[in-house]
Amino acid sequence: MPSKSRIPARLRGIHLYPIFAGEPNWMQCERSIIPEEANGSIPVRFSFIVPQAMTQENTPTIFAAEKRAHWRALEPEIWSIQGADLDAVPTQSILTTLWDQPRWLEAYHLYDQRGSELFEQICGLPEYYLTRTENAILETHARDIIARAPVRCIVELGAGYSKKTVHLLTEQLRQRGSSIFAPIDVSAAGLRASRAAVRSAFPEIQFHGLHARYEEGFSAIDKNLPTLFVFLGSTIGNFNHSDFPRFFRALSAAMGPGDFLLLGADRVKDVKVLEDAYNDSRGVTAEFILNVFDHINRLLHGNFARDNMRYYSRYNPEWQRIEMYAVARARQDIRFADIDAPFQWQKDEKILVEISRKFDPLRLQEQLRFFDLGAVEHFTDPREWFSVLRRHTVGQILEGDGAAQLAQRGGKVAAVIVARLSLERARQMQPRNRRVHVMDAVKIEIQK
Ligand code: AVJ
Repeated sequence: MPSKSRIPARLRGIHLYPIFAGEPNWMQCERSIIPEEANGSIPVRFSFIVPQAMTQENTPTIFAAEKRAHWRALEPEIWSIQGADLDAVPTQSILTTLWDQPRWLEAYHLYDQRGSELFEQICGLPEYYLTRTENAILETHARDIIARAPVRCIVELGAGYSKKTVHLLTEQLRQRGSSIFAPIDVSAAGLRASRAAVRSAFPEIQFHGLHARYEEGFSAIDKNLPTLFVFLGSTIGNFNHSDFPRFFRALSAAMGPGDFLLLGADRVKDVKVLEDAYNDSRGVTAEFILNVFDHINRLLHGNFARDNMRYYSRYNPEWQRIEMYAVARARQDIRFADIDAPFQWQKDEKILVEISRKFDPLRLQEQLRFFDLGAVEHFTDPREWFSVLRRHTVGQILEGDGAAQLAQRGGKVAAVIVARLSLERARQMQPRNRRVHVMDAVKIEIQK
């Protein structure tokens, strides 16, 4: 094993990329290695190249120690999980859900290049109040949100570099002088755009784009790095009843004692307002939803005929969600060139392309308690159309040092949460944690 001392000091702790003859571009290398892995002597003709961006900032500190080795730089400041094949996932997802009864699709397929552009257009539509309303809430409260979440890192789920992110980053810099910003997205293009925007508007910010699915991304973040997880735009509205608990269970487990979650959720409201937002007069939403079939045709070499389908959407009051469908105008015999999976899409048969759930904030707040997420604060707009909830993990705050620290530092934060943790609630928690939670709850109440 080459001893550590043989590695020049300035390279220590940096991922090194093996460059073999005929591999002039470090980005094309299969994997990053650390010198200890080179096992024995360093091969002849083995040389190291250290991309500039990395000599400047060393190995990023955002990853948990046990996860760090799994991530490699896809390109400067953009990381992906070694060996992860993000492209293989969509095909599998599309085929399984298209063969379900009723047929449906996962919402993330909507965001190919054209889909992303169409969604941008939707955000500017007069009927689509969500983006505008959420922006206004964040603009008004960014200072307060950031002040009460003393973090060093902001992790955004979904790359979106939009006005709302700008409000948060501006405040974070104003109040803390520096920060890490780590968007997580399955779209490398989205991450590149975000990187470019951050580079020019906020050069002080350390940028780490994580090219991954949400759960893979946030689970890799170091629990000791105080982090504000940001999940806005009411994207949780896309989650069905099995995605939802899986997502929050994983997020809650990934959160450390100093972490916060900022969640944007659209609220139940007048049905006409809701239905108009998803059936705009210019037909942009229809185009956005049906565009998914062009995307699928390209991915799977399929033959969905766009001129033989129509868009249909409605608010389902029992499920409190907008349902967005593609309906066959006439029977279509669907085939995929490379996959033996033909099926008949019957006339008038609906494919559920997207759902957008609407929330009662109190109900949501109550539900999230059972993922150990306690409300810190709730912001809404004057019409009460949209809610931004700021949460903290109850379970982890109340463990050991974290509890004491928080009780001292953020009296207000701890007070709200502890008030919500009844003995009864604590007893419902996992046996492993039961004693800790109960004792610490009492302890903090005394300090308070
Ligand atoms: C991005 C999921 C929040 O549900 O309002 C907008 C997507 N679909 N118009 C939403 C969408 C049709 C949007 N989310």
